[in-house]
Amino acid sequence: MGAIGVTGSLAANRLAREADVVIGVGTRFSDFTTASRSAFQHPEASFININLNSMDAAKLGGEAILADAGEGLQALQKELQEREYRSAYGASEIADLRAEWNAEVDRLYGAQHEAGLAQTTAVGIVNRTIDPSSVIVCAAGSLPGDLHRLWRASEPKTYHMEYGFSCMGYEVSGAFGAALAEPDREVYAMVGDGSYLMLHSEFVTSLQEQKKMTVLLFNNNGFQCIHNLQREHGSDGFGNEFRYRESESGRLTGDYMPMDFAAHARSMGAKSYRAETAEQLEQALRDAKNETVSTLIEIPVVPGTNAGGYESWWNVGVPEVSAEEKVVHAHHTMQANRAKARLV
Ligand SMILES: Cc1ncc(C[n+]2csc(CCOP(=O)(O)OP(=O)(O)O)c2C)c(N)n1
Ligand SMILES: [Mg+2]
Repeated sequence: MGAIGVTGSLAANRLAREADVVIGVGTRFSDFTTASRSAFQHPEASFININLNSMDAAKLGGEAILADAGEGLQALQKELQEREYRSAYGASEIADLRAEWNAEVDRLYGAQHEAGLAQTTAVGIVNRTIDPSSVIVCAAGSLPGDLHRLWRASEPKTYHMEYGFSCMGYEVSGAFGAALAEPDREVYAMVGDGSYLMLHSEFVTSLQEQKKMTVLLFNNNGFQCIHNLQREHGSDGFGNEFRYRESESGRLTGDYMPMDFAAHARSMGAKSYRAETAEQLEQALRDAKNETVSTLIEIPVVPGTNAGGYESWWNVGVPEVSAEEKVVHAHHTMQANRAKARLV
């Protein structure tokens, strides 16, 4: 069914909403995973939490089983088999939900936009072009959500996401670490322009050490996930885009800054490409694979063409008092959603 929670799939979130028993295996039941404790709506939902960490095992008022994930699941399976347990779901019900979600991923992977490449389309091209054994590394921005929902991984140890703290700057440094650890695989940092600008020093280290990695830089002219988040909570958005300050308004309302990340990468001694179309991106990915030095592909994507949420909610604080009617409205929406969240 795919991922669950704020960055989850429609299929998983629907099943979560009505589940009467949830088995959590090694999960921290984080804010994103549980959609701020709103994901499980069955009034009598109970939780069985298999975890080595007693604090996480106790979450959501669960039955804590302190055990290794594999051992715990095997013990549970044995007991259930002895009781001839069968899930109440029909096989076709599950298959239909899964097919519906797969079709949605295909739709997003095929999204067309007249202004340029949609981010989900670019992610789809990367997904089907790189070797299945390649490692992708990501951390912050709109990409981790898109990857969590859409990425089809077919081999173990290929999906490396820092989504505990979602620390901007981990992408390039983490990918360099992965390149050191996995010299026989291609390693790709998937990084937004904002995260790249914040920290990419280890790209230089990879050139220095001659340990190849490839940076896929999704350029959407700013901190677009924060831009979205602000606008979804009653704000007009502030300081999120790489636009020039205009003298008339005194604000950052001018044109987008024409940053050339491919030229910047070349200046450090890397190989680089700029891919504006689907064909150019496919070709650049194939060429990058044949490069022997670290390589950067700049991919301009249309702002706001990342995937959105699927029937989930994230508890983001909104001011109660504001001169802006839309902020007050967003506050009331937040309160209404909070009322639906579990207390423990
Ligand atoms: C070190 C750090 N500072 C701030 C944040 C909050 N934050 C999360 S994503 C983001 C903007 C990321 O911009 P970009 O990398 O361009 O990705 P986009 O949202 O445009 O896809 C910010 C400021 C963070 N996660 N980590
Ligand atoms: Mg960006």
